[in-house]
Amino acid sequence: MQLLRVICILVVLVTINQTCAVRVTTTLGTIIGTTLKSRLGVDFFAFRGIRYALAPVANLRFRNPKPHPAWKPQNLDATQDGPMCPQLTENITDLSEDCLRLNVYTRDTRVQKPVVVYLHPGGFYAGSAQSKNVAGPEHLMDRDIVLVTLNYRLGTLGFLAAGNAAAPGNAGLKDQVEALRWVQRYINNFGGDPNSVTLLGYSAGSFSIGLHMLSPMSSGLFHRAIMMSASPLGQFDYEYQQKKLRDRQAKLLNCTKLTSVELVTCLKRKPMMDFVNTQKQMFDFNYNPVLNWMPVIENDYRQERFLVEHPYKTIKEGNFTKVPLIIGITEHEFVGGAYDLLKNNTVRGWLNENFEKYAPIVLMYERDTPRSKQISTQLRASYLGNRDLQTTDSLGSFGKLYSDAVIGFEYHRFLSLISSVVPVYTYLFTYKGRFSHFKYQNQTFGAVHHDELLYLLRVPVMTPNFTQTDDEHVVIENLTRMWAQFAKTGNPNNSTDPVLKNLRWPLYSNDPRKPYLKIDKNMQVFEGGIFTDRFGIWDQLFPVPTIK
Ligand SMILES: *[C@@H]1O[C@H](CO)[C@@H](O)[C@H](O)[C@H]1NC(C)=O
Ligand SMILES: *[C@@H]1O[C@H](CO)[C@@H](O)[C@H](O)[C@H]1NC(C)=O
Ligand SMILES: *[C@@H]1O[C@H](CO)[C@@H](O)[C@H](O)[C@H]1NC(C)=O
Ligand SMILES: *[C@@H]1O[C@H](CO)[C@@H](O)[C@H](O)[C@H]1NC(C)=O
Ligand SMILES: *[C@@H]1O[C@H](CO)[C@@H](O)[C@H](O)[C@H]1NC(C)=O
Ligand SMILES: *[C@@H]1O[C@H](CO)[C@@H](O)[C@H](O)[C@H]1NC(C)=O
Ligand SMILES: *[C@@H]1O[C@H](CO)[C@@H](O)[C@H](O)[C@H]1NC(C)=O
Ligand SMILES: *[C@@H]1O[C@H](CO)[C@@H](O)[C@H](O)[C@H]1NC(C)=O
Ligand SMILES: CC(=O)N[C@H]1CO[C@H](CO)[C@@H](O)[C@@H]1O
Repeated sequence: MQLLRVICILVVLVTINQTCAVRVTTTLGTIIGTTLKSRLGVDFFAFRGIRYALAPVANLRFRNPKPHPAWKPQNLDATQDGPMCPQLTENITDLSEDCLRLNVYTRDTRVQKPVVVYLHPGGFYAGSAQSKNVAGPEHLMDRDIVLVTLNYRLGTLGFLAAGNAAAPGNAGLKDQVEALRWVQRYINNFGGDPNSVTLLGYSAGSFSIGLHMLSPMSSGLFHRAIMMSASPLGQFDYEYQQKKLRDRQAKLLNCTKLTSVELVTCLKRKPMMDFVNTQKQMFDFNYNPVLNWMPVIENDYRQERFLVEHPYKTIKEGNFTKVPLIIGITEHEFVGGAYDLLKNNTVRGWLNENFEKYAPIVLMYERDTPRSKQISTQLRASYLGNRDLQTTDSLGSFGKLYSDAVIGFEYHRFLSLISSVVPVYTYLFTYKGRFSHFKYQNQTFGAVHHDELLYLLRVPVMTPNFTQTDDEHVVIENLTRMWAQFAKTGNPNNSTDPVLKNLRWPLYSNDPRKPYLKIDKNMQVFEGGIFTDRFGIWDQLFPVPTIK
């Protein structure tokens, strides 16, 4: 067993508060962490900014990650957040390509506990695991789990798929795999059970989880999954390379008129900030399509491949990692994004004057084909009643259309295909709190994309610390307990837990009942599936493809 020593070191003399240094020894070397307090006051240890892979720079840029070697005999200072992976942000001094870091939070290292690994959202081009702003561990650490949060490469640096060995694609997803391998090797040193790993992902993180279930690289690295607001199966198709995006980036960084290999060599020489500064221009318009950098099916260039075939094929053939699952969405998902499009006169005009051209971009389906026109016509009739879009009057209808296109249908499709194969619990999150990622006329609108994360994680950039008398307390308690209970047993119910004792969340099944849990201040089971009529439209327009 590893050694853990808590030493209240001399730092106490220079700072007013008592600071405790903690150390954990692994075969890589000794790691120095700190002690923090959970929301309700339980002490836990934090080891932050641990490199799990080499900095993906110079020749390693765009390529599969390489595990980080041992640092012993030196000690590793893991007392602070590492930097974010390059992305558009206000604080560029906090960006570095040396961002392949993870954070481990644990109450003690003696008893083996379930491990929860958090995969952050951000459309594969933004976000991080930093505790100081968006991924504070204080809520989940009221539960007796080991929490791991991690960064992965983003944008072009993480997802350039140039169609050659120099940039085969999926680098960001392979980073996640490398971190999961690290967890398998070392998490027992922190009191984590490597045989009980639950992936908890939001949006792009949830999309990633769906792919980990299908990837040969991720097989054996996790045992349960919680997929919040996204999946990898939708109306969009998969490519082997993202040629259009590659060429757009090349043009923006003056790497044109080159072969695909020379193009990658040219991009490798560009400073990281060139990618950050051109990020906005990499989209078609106004950050659309929301999913721009995409995972790809990889050709064999002798690299280890993350995705070896079309996800729909893997699902159909049943050759994937089958683990118990929680999967769900929020009530209003992308209504905020819909509002951003509607209130822009130019974009609203484009959609009104040429829906057939612009809808496929924002709603993420095939473009410029007769079938594309049919789809546009049908969606416009079904959701918008063929009426022109207005800034405020169309918020409800266009909000639903955009939400279903970006998130809802993926959720629905994954649930329908997976629920006959693995145990699944499904939820609709409806709690309208005081804080939200979308405010409309100075009011919170309802539960939108990312809102549950305010209760699972501490997000100091958006909310104050929640106390036991705050309204949000009930939701935090219920969510963190259900998620931790599921991480422990694969079942969120626990009739002897004082808070969850009345919860009776049944397994989902495709039989006519289709039960789901509505998560609000009170949690209630409903039947009939979530937004069944709306998703029926998509099922009809996008039947499950047969891929040979
Ligand atoms: C920006 O990031 C640096 C490096 O992490 C940090 O020291 C600094 O406090 C940050 N500044 C702001 C304004 O957040
Ligand atoms: C690309 O070249 C143009 C014209 O020479 C120059 O203005 C621009 O700054 C260059 N961009 C980058 C990212 O190097
Ligand atoms: C399942 O996938 C693995 C790894 O990709 C492959 O080796 C194996 O042949 C596949 N099995 C079936 C039944 O397709
Ligand atoms: C509205 O959208 C257009 C077209 O993309 C863009 O040029 C413009 O900057 C946007 N306006 C605002 C206020 O965001
Ligand atoms: C919204 O609230 C801000 C600050 O509380 C205030 O300044 C602003 O006038 C309000 N706007 C509307 C439309 O009520
Ligand atoms: C909020 O919680 C954090 C983390 O426990 C703590 O560092 C901070 O001081 C708290 N802020 C307030 C205002 O209590
Ligand atoms: C249910 O919750 C209680 C109280 O938190 C706990 O002691 C018990 O171990 C849990 N049951 C299971 C099966 O995890
Ligand atoms: C949690 O959910 C239960 C069951 O729906 C509900 O009775 C309770 O008020 C919620 N909150 C807490 C803290 O138990
Ligand atoms: C452990 C536990 O309480 N499980 C229950 C969760 O709820 C379902 C649905 O009511 C029950 O079937 C389980 O027994």
